[in-house]
Amino acid sequence: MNDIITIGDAMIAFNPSDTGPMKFVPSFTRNIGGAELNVAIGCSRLGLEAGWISRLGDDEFGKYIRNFARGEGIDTSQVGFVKGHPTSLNFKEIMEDGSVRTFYYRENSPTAAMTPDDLSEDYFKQAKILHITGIFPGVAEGNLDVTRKAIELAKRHGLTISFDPNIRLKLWSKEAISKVSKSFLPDVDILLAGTEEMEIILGENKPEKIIEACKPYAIDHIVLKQGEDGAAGYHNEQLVEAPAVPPRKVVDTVGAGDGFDAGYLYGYLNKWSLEKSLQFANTIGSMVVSVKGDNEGLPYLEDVQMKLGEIERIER
Ligand code: KDG
Repeated sequence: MNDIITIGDAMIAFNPSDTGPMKFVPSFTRNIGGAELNVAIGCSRLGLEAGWISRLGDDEFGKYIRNFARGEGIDTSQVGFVKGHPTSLNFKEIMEDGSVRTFYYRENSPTAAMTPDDLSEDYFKQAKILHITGIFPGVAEGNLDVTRKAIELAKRHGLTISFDPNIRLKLWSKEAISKVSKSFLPDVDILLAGTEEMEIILGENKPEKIIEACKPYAIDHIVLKQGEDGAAGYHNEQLVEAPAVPPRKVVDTVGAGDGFDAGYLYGYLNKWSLEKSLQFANTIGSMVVSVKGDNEGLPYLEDVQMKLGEIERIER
């Protein structure tokens, strides 16, 4: 039984050897990115059983990503290789302050070869959470139907549906992401979003206002990421704020939101309080930004426990 399953496009992420404008960076290191895969990795490192549904190119990079995911202990039984769609690529530009721009080469993503019929109903029967994002449906036109089918199967079999809009304006317009996100909301059990993203989706960027604007969609569990301002969580009509955890150093902000999601969902599955889940998730977010790479900074459970002072850190 998987604790969490997710569906998404992964990419070879080329991380620059130096900070500064990408066009002047002479070399890159081959890593891996993809928000949904990052969440699966984050969950697996915390000790959850995680499954990832995807398609990769029938090429060397595709094999590398599949093997990497397997090495992270992720169930890749629903990952296939397709011809005619090279594995997606992503080059990153990182500035001195840790801010990032990404340059995608994923117009012909292997996930575009998926159809709703490719989803195995049995796979959904054996899982607790379906985690979806706004990236997968933005990557290829047909992926929206695949996402809707995933939602339908999750509902049919009683999975909790978590949704992170993960707005990527390089993939589609604000209007399109807003429309699609709103169409998902009535089926979403846990919304994990940035306040800036909610401004694009519902026109509100303050926790109280966002919660109010979510009322017509009957979402009872809302988690809002506010970067340096921490996070806010709403559940059972209770609103809780949790301060940010200052990072050691900001090196690369990519993947912090995915780490946060993994941490929050870990707390949810363990039936933790809102406060405890938010603090745990914020801690993971702050750990991720201190490491270069989309998922290299995702901590193992004991790393978070050490950071929180719950277990002793022995260096030598
Ligand atoms: O959330 C991190 C992801 O954004 C990154 O790994 C790459 O999936 C990616 C994207 O679309 O930007």
